[in-house]
Amino acid sequence: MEDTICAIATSLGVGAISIIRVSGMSAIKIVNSLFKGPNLTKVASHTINYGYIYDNDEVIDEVLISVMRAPKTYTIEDVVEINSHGGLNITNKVLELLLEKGCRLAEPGEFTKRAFLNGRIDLTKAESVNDLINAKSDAQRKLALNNLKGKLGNEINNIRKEIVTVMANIEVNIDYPEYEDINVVTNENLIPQLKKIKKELEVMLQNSQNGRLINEGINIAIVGKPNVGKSSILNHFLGTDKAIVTDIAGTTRDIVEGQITLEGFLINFIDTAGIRETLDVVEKIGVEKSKKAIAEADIVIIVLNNNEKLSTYERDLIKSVPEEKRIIFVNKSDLVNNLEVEDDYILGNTMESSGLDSLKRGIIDKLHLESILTKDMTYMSNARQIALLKKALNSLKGALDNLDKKIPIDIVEIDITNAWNLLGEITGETYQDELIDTLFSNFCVGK
Ligand SMILES: Nc1nc2c(ncn2[C@@H]2O[C@H](COP(=O)(O)OP(=O)(O)OP(=O)(O)O)[C@@H](O)[C@H]2O)c(=O)[nH]1
Ligand SMILES: [Mg+2]
Repeated sequence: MEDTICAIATSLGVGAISIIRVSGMSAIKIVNSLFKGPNLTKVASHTINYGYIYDNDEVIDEVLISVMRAPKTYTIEDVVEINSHGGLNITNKVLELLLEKGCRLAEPGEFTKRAFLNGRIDLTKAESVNDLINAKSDAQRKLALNNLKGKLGNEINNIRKEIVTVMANIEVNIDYPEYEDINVVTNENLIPQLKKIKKELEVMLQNSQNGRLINEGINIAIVGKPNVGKSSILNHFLGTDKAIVTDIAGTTRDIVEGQITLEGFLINFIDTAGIRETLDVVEKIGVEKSKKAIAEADIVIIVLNNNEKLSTYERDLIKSVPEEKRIIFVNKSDLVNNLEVEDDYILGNTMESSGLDSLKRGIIDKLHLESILTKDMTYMSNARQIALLKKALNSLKGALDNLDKKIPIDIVEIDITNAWNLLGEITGETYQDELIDTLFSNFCVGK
């Protein structure tokens, strides 16, 4: 943190402008030593200054330099941003000069890491900076922005406050049992308080599923017998002939994937090999992959052929997929109906693109995609946060179990404190250096 760090913040390549970012105690002094224009050590904070970058007597570029003095900056340190002309030679040259004058090259994410270590942002906000940069869908961007505003961090802090109140009451009772005017902590008043907190954590955990759908995208497997039209459906949704379609049963032998966005969500369609008993080695592997895709998918579209009777295999397939992730699409409605199905289905055909909008609607409704986006979107956004939340919840359950068993209160308190600490790890209130290093190493250089 003593070092003054620098990095090229824009992507390396030819462009109109590049930004080289500098942060630290000597940022302004170092940049000023390369600059001809107004004296940067004297200019007001948060100003943009016009001039030239020099390497001794040689002009390197005509630039605009933003000077932002601590503490109202990204890192809370002095920050200088050099807007140079875009392009590899200029940006590398400016970076070289900064390094010569005593800056150190920033590690990936080091500017954001400093913002965290200097206390400007908590860990959930830091993570959302990276999520925002990597967002591929509207939903991802919205969630990241929401967490960047601190909604998730606030919600966790509020729950931690409730836990601290409980902990303080227990402490007073342990330390001053002889005082009569303090609230005596009894199981009767402790249990409802802890149950309320437990409920709040459970709701948060349920909602974290929404965060997962937003960030990882939604996997939709298209499955069924050979030749029912699975690949035709995939091609329809992707708007290209990605998968080969023929009238030969067993055309698709490996998984074919393609992505679209639907209602702002990233959707990954997985077209699978038609499942049937087969002796063909390649097809057999394909069939195994299809089964795996069914198990891992968020939604399974079971495609049936309107023109053929329901087979035993198809009846079993329908039964094997839980209703909350199953959509039955009866394809080839342009052909004579020979099929009977008892379960709910959507009818259509890929020849006339009929019923395929209803199929889309079915996906949106099945996953409640609209309400995920209209809710306040305070969702956990990654596996690290969710794992800690689960652990905190388990600790709290442990405390409640122990209260039930009439275990002494000071032992119960250990689990409660543990839950409080684990939630603190989500926001980075408590953290291990190693975790912080790994987390920020996933960031871009210059962020
Ligand atoms: N009549 C009619 N034919 C269709 C329809 N959809 C697809 N087909 C035809 O059915 C045949 C099989 O289509 P595919 O999309 O390859 O079927 P699949 O389920 O991917 O087949 P496999 O990859 O072998 O498992 C092709 O000849 C398609 O043109 C439809 O709605 N109506
Ligand atoms: Mg196919």
